[in-house]
Amino acid sequence: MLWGTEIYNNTSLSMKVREVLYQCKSQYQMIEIFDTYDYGKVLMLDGCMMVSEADEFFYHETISHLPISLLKKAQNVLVLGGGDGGTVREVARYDQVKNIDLVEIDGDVINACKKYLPTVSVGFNNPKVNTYVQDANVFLETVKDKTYDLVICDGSDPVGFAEVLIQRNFYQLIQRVLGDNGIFITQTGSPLSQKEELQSTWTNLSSVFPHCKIAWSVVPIYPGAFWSFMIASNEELPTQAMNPEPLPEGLSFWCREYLASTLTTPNFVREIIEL
Ligand code: SPD
Repeated sequence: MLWGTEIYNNTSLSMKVREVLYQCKSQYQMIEIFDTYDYGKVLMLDGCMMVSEADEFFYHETISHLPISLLKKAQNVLVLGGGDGGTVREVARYDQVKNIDLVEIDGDVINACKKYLPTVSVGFNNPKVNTYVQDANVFLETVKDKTYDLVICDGSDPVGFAEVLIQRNFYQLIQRVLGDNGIFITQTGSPLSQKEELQSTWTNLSSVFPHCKIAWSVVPIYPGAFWSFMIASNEELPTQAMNPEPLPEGLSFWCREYLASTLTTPNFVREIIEL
């Protein structure tokens, strides 16, 4: 009997595996895709759960529809990471979105997800999506000032090669490419099991951007299940929906009513980031 297990500090989450579909050590990380009994196909990177077919909608709908709801218009979007394709799948649903650049460092993740996770990676088939297999920092250096309405960082936990994703220098590069009233959103981990990462991310982000907020969602397969996101802008962030385009049909989680809840910071999170 085989189990796919993520061990995070002193806690683990295991899924019973029906079949190992893919295992490969890429230039950057160990990539595994399992067919599990309860969560469908699951992508793990370096032993961390990234995406399951059963629950990916919580994460991908939040990281996409939350910032788009807050923008008057999202025409030009940059996704950093997101090599499974789930985030671009959601962003591409809007008519107002005309161009999406996705920059993923590990081409092997993209190829594996295209083959084994088609309901997630379907986003890559959209003609609005341009895919660059490149280091996000290197890509950002080549971009003109104020190019994007929205920048989404859909990265891994900030360890190893992904450690740069919570550094000030990275946020400064993003700040430069955000247009007027543009919004940046990044996944920022579990307030239950990744308190230190949350603190340092908030410190770095709020030292670069004058306006920052924290949002939350649930992701059952991630450590702690209660998951945080941070949004940032050079201008004041709205507190209610600004986008006139109706939400795409057929969403599983995100709805207009959820916006106010996700932007409400629970007291235990306030205490961590000293808000
Ligand atoms: N602890 C896992 C954090 C992973 C965040 N990114 C997931 C990628 C989904 N597109």
